[in-house]
Amino acid sequence: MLAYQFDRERYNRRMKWYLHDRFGMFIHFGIYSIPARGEWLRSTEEMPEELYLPYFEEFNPYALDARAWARAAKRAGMRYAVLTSKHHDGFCLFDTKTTDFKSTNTPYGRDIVADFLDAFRAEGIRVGLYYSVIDWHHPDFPQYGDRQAPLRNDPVAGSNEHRVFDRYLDYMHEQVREICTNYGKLDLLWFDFSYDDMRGEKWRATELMNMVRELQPDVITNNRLEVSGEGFGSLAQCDPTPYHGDFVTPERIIPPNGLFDVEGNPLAWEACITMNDNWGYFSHDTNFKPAPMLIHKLVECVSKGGNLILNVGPDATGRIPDQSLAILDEIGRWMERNSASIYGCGPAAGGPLEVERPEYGRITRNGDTYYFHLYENALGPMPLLGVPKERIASMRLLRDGTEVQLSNSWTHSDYPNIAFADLGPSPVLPDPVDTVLA
Ligand code: FHN
Repeated sequence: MLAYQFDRERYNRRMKWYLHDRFGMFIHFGIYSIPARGEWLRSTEEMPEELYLPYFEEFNPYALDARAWARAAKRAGMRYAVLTSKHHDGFCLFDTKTTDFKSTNTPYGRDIVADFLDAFRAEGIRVGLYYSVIDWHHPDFPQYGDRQAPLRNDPVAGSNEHRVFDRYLDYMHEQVREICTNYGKLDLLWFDFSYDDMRGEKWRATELMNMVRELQPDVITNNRLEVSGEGFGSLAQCDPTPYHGDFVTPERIIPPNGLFDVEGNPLAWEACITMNDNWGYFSHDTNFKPAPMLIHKLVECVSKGGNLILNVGPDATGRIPDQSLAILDEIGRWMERNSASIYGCGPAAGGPLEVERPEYGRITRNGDTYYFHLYENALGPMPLLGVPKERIASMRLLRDGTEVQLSNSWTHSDYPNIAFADLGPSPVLPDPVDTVLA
């Protein structure tokens, strides 16, 4: 295994923006948006490549407006965005020299990664690229299905199987080199995904990460090369030297109590969540989650020290579906009033107040300021707060600064602040009270 040096100081520096910004947009887009049955359709329908290639020949998302994508993310209060540069089908949204199976070789003809990066940077949103280490298009990688391990029965080194798979790894590493070299400074690299015994050095992970860290010294990466700790979606413990991955990526789950390394130190983590039940565009999937539920998920992630990256799957024209845009706008209206309880915030633990996790909602904290998010009607905040009354100096509605009269006996202004972030109107959620402590 190649040597590598984990630099804690450098790690803390590069993670600063990520741990502050908390909320990102995931974008799954590719030729699979034409059949519109999700990004796994080659596997789920066992579709041979000759039936898939016509989508490549047809691909022309004529209405794709990356700036409109970026503005939708900005309106929602998302501070970073990650686009699939290549998903498991092997189709590249960037102008790679390694293959003709790329967007610049379709009727659309454009380098979508370049357009995405330009548009989101122009809107002041940090940018990341998702890259699939699985590739059903490359001849040296099994056609589809993640259970077809390329190195079945762990052949001996130097065997033909190893040589063939090494050829694929050379290709994969070269593509990562291209995206780390040709598109300016990247803020985030999102690898996807390891499985069975295909993890760590089976991808030549240290060699890959040494190259990434040399070309993009400040980029942060997820843990899905799976060198440190098993399982990206599992709640397994991870080792405390995250050289091969800076944050853990529970998929579609929020860890009950956040995530910690084997020494008990809190880990950076990000829950990745779809708005409906699919990552890639799926025209019949109308099961979109209501915005308040997704706001709850965002608040819950931050209250447990994590981030939320929320997915959109643009359709074959390149448009983000109307249902997704409506959800993003409703989240944005909440964020406009309450983002102080998200950006720069984390768990209540570790602050000046000992306060239990309430069953009525979630608490986030930024330094000495606590934000109580009441999911249920506040029948009189005091009993809800679980905080000694003499520790509260004043209460305000976070959404509009309205004073909430509680008691005129509070005079201590040097106590920590508490603020409730109201979850806004919704058919399900009554307007809770929020408060500020000065
Ligand atoms: O197989 C992929 C899937 O298509 C999607 O990209 C998700 C996003 O986290 N990752 C893998 C499944 O875990």
